[in-house]
Amino acid sequence: ERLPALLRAMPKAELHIHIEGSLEPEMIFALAQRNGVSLPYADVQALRSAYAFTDLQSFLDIYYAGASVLLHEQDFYDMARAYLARAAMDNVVRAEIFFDPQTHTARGVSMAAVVNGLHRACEDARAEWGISAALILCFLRHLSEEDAFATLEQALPLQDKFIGVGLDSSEVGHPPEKFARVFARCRQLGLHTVAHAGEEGPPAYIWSALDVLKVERIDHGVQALRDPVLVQRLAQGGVPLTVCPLSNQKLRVFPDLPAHNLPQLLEAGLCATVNSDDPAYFGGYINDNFTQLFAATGMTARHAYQLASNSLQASFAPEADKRAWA
Ligand code: ES4
Ligand code: ZN
Repeated sequence: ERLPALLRAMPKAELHIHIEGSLEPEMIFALAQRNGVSLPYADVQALRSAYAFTDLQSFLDIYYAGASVLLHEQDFYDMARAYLARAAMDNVVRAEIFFDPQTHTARGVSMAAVVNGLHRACEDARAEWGISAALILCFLRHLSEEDAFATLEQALPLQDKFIGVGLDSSEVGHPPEKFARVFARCRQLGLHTVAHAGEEGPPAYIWSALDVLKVERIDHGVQALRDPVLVQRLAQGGVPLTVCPLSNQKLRVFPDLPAHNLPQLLEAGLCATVNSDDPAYFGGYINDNFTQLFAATGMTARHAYQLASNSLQASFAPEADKRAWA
């Protein structure tokens, strides 16, 4: 099979990966033991069998429980190192990695432990495997604006260790407008901005991520096709969408992979990309997302080339790096 080989071999950027979503059940149990944390699951098998999601919230409940084993800087380092090793094997040349500090600081973990551990793993990965990696701090949208501002304050002494901010967690009922002032401040600080929008939420949330938060990329954005004027706006603005096919399948955003709308997003002229979201929970890393999506939809080598090119173009890497990868 030539197409799966091409999908695996082509250099690509991963722009939508939550590092806490890369924690495999085996590492969750190893860290629980190392840190003396007790889990409400007897073993790896029992935890894995709880991965039967029906929507975003049913996933998030288990994802936050899994992250509770992360306590020390070394834990964050080990987690990110394992992801980056796996990404390098998938021919990812650039990874822009989301992390959720509030999940950790709320449990008494210091911001420095989180950021320094993740950042050191990024530096070592570049030295050892040549992969370029950078961090994006995500605010949890189910928490308050005040909490987001406090989180930004805690992170500012470490600002040289992350390149931007994002917005994630429970979407419906928490529109982008809630974080207008936080994102305005982040833009003033020179940070890149992205936001999850139009995963389960309506096209209106994509509009406000663009017009109120003024983000540079939309994470997911698959609901955009419900609004033709929005599609026109995204196309004309060249706004990238970081799409996550296996995530959308597992969380029932689409009934199955053949029903995924990524072919239509490309057909509409949008800068769509393929990403893994939470690979330890959704059944695959980035190349699994590519190979399963292509098998399900009948996309071709032309689409593969377009998606890889889109991912490199949409990344926040230095332009010189982007030219070298293209
Ligand atoms: C997430 Cl799939 C998804 N959606 C929103 N927030 C998230 N955090 C981690 N995975
Ligand atoms: Zn996500």
